[in-house]
Amino acid sequence: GSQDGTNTGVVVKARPRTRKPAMYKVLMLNDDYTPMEFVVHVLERFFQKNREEATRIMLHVHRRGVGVCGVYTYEVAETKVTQVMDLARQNQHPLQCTIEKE
Ligand code: NFA
Repeated sequence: GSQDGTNTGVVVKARPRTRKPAMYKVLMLNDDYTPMEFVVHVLERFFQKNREEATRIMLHVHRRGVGVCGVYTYEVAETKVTQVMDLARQNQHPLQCTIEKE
């Protein structure tokens, strides 16, 4: 310390640690009625996937029952789910999405 002869005079900058925000997966559930092309459209429009990636995710959900559309902070994830479910309902498709904490 400064009284015991160990003060080197070196100034060390405080670096307050920030916390990483909790992240949430947006999951899509399979059903028997929503058209494949509608699911691909949703993945392109709301999850910024290109046609190839959107098709890959859609087929994964179709075959396995559930799949990850993307990972976001809570508010963004919640907004994506609302947007998907609203568009699905407008088009009378039963498509379901949910959120799961990572
Ligand atoms: N299973 C749907 C069909 O055969 C397609 C689908 C894929 C639906 C992914 C929902 C999610 N038309």
